Amino acid sequence: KNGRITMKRYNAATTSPAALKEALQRPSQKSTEMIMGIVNPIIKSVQTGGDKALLDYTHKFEKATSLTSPVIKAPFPKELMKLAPEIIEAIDVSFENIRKFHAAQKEDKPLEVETMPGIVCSRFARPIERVGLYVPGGTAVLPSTALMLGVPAMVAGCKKIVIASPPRADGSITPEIVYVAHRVGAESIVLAGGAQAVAAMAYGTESVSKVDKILGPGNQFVTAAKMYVSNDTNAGVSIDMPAGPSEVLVIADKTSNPAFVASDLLSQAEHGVDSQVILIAIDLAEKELAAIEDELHAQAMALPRVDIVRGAIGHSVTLVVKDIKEALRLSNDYAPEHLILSFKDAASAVDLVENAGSVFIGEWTPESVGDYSAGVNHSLPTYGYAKQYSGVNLGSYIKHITSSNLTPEGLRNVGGAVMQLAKVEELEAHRRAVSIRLKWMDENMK
Ligand code: HSO
Ligand code: ZN
Repeated sequence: KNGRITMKRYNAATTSPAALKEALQRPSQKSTEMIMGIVNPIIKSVQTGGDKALLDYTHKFEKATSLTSPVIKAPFPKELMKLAPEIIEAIDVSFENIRKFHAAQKEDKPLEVETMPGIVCSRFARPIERVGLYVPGGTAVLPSTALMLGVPAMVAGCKKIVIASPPRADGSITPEIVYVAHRVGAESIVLAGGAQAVAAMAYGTESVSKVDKILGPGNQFVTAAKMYVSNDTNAGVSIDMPAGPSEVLVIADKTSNPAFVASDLLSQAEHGVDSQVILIAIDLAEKELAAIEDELHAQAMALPRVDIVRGAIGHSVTLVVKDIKEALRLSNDYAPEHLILSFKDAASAVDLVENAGSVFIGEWTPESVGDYSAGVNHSLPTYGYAKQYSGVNLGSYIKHITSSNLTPEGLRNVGGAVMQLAKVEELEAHRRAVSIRLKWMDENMK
């Protein structure tokens, strides 16, 4: 408990590929079956019991026994968002940067292609009408997550934004979250967490609005509930992505400042005992490695959340490699949620990045700027899902609709192909929808 806080060290040159793979395993999660066994009855009971069931769970899990209504509707009372001016300013600065970056992701006009003379195909975007944003509670309050989920929803033009977050034991909600909800134009705040909050937004209750998509990170129960409702055709709801514990991979070389490197590893390690942090050290000698390890221990010991850090560092590793190429090969394999390139000429290595949620380039870019205020989103794929998922972005709040528009000439040009394929599939009505028109043209148009 009081021992040195240090990460296990491996040298890639002297470690077998199998052992390296093993070293880069994510900490194992509780079995899905076990989690589903707990989550299933909660979902069912909120689905059938509505507000009453939801409140019962909040009384039980959040200990918020004085809570009598699970929802606060906008306009939110001023006294629920009383904040010091410097906090308001910090939120406003971050809000504006996140807004700018996500507004720039808007397509300014529909995509339009004339595939053949007289055939215009187009694709245009429409906001998802109702979104539910899950803002976790737990060991830290996370108003920044409300910003990361709420601002793009606002920019996309979602008509109804519902924010769910577990209340404190006294039944209240962090004023920062209420302020963010107000600024993004949320319709309501659901005072509930866990699977019960997800179920309430997926199916709706007497006072919780049903939504079309649920976004936001959460613990294993929240994630399991999101997976469950997105598979239930009766719910008609989708989700952003599966979520796992937070992680960072830092690549450093001889030019890196050991104190900076340690501080980045720790900022991710303090999220939770199941967080994982990886250091890939390019060609570092014993002395340079020791400098980082000394910093890590000393800085960790001075942190309020040192116990959480100790847990996270327990399954975190340092890998020593010979060059940038090898570092990025291992990183791409791991597919970190956050990738910090903290070495010389870091920008020139970005081309080598294949899998990562978000990249932080150069020694003046700590992950925490992205977590809060730079403008990029911090809701990112974890657990290796950066191989196939993007982080939350404007597109997460939008769906695309396509259209085709043909002139008589267009139908003449493509009709033959359509009728031929309809014949192959033996779908005669399909074929006739074309032939009937071509015939009409022959008889009526010159
Ligand atoms: N690093 C976290 C996001 C966060 N950090 C919220 C601070 N507050 C997961 O990406
Ligand atoms: Zn963070």
